[in-house]
Amino acid sequence: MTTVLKLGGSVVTDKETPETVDDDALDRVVDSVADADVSRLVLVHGAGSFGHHHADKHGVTPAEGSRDAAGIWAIHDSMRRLNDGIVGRLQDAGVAALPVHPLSAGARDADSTLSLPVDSTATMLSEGFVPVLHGDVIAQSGAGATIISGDELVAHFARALDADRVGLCSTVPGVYDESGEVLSRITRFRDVAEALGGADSTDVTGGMAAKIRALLDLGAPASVFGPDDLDGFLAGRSVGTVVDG
Ligand code: IP8
Repeated sequence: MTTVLKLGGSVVTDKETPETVDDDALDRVVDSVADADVSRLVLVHGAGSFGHHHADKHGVTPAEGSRDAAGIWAIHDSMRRLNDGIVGRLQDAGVAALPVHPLSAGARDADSTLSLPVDSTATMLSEGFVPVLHGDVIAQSGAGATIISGDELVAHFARALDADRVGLCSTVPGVYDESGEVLSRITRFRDVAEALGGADSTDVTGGMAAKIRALLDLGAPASVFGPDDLDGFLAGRSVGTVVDG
């Protein structure tokens, strides 16, 4: 059983203060992972108050690249430091966590198609490690380097590793319907299009609509849930909103 779990950047960092880890929130997440009995777990974390701030400053997005090595390094370095902090805390709690940095491993072609070998992550899993990936910058043919989000990494690794379960732990308890209730299950985008703001073709910033479309295409059930449900998700329970296309 392979599980891919994303920890949203706003779950583990203080979004109001640049480059600040939310220590209490991260401790709770780390305790949940350390206490859980999950055999093949891949963790992916977002940027929160780390990478986004540098990405804005240097004008780098998933669609807009840059050839400014110092700027690319600043974005990557902030994500690497957040990753170091998360891996370090996990190790302190007895989790066999190891870092995986997308910038060093993958690339996009000119059409934005991602090529990111998963061999190192797959071998880490077989050897009992917990790979910890992060949103990053990645070299892109014809564009310098662009942003790769944690959500894109989740989709890529879930497919390539044939994951059985996928979880997105964010600050909201699930996907809301129009009346503000958390939906228990989504199987078709058109059932929730209105609640999510209708057509999302311009949603390139990783909003909920884009997330749901990507999750419906995964081929594995994915749960969107808040931090209070992390223990339940890791225990194999159905929590938050289950997205299963
Ligand atoms: O927080 C963004 O990842 P996300 C990564 O998962 C960077 O969207 C470097 C801004």
